[in-house]
Amino acid sequence: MGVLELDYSQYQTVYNVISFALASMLATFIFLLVVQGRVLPRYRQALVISAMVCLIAAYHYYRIFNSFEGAYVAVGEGSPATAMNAMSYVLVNGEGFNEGYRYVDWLLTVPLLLFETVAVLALAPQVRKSLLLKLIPASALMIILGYPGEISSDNMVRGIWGALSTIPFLYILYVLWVELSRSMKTQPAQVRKDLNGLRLLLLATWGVYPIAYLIPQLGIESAGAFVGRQVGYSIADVLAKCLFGLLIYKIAREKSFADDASFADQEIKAAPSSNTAS
Ligand SMILES: *C/C=C(C)/C=C/C=C(C)/C=C/C1=C(C)CCCC1(C)C
Repeated sequence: MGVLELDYSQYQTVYNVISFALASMLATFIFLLVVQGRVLPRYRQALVISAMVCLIAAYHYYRIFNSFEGAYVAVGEGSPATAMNAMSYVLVNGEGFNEGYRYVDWLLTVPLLLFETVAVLALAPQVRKSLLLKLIPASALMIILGYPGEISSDNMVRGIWGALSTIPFLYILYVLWVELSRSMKTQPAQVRKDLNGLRLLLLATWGVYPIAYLIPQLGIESAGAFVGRQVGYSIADVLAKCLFGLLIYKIAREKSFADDASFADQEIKAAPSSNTAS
């Protein structure tokens, strides 16, 4: 898989965006592990899951990066052509660029992202269970149905699988909107505001995936569509996993403070800015 030829700037764009995503995933993974102690134990599971999502994605970005580097070779004046004198990059014979890593990644990380969203709410066990039983199978179905379309070069086939995948996608959004609204009513005001932000972030970033998927359908020539899809998926991944994870942390910390005044007291005293005041 992959287009036959990329011009110099197209190649560099994909190379850099994949590298950026890899760095973001690793940094967020470390951050989320380090801050475990800054929330109450009941919220730590959400942070652990969020850190796992970033680690799984970092691993896959590493594989995607290697696959991309191995799939293309520089051509230009002089031989061998290098990044310095390359005019363009062509797909070499061999394994090609493996698009499958993204889907394997999503198959693991998308259910985990939904799990961490539900975990940070610290709901009653039955409510939690019923939410997860709806969200997790739907998310797996969404990714599985999208894959045959992703690897097809026939726009008709792409469209059909894409439409099928959109059904569980809409169902997930529906559950998150209706059921999350219900549990939001019982949350402290600041938490309610952040949960709303979390939902909007989820809608805005998850919405990028079907749009990036559709790029080849819009009649954009194939190298441009390939680059657009790689950039779209990578940026959306950084927002949907890293920024989302940081927001989960913020909510977990606010909920910890709201749940336990002595924990809040201790944490505020431990903050460097208040040392001089005491
Ligand atoms: C970290 C990765 C995330 C949050 C991936 C999310 C992926 C989607 C919401 C994908 C959705 C798709 C459709 C709704 C239709 C076309 C096929 C997909 C799989 C791109």
